[in-house]
Amino acid sequence: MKKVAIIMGSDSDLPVVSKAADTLKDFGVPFEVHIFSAHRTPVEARDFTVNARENGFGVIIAAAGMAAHLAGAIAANTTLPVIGIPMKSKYLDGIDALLSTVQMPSGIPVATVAIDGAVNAALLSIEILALSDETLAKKLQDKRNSDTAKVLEKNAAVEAQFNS
Ligand code: RP5
Repeated sequence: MKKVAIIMGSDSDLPVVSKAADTLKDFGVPFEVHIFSAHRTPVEARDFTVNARENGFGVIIAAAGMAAHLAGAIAANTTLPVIGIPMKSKYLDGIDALLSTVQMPSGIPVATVAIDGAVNAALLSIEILALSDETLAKKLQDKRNSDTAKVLEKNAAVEAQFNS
């Protein structure tokens, strides 16, 4: 199976980004985690990215906050699918990172998830890998079914409480 790369701009992103790693682990998807910054370590970010396909990666998740150029800079250097996670930060609540990540120019796509949306970034990367992996596709459907069952259970409890 292809690996997922999880790249973050700073170790301060780790508490949120680790949820993506946990999700990939739950699905048995191989992954690596790195700290590369578009601004502080641009050479290392580029080197990793240009070699990612031949190093066995199928998807790259890039998480960054503030003037969040990491996902876009990575997407500029690969045709692997890139998923951007805009990180919340203390001044603008992540709106700065959201706009920096989502507003890519035509030709260089970044699939941007919600602010701090690490779990969805991981799930989306798994959905991409599952296009050519039936076992993974079944695991995704099983999780979706079990999530649905949990919500229906909560609905039944609320209906029993208020609608009798
Ligand atoms: C971004 O700047 C990082 O992704 C992080 O979200 C933000 C702040 O980084 P630190 O100053 O905490 O290292 O590049």
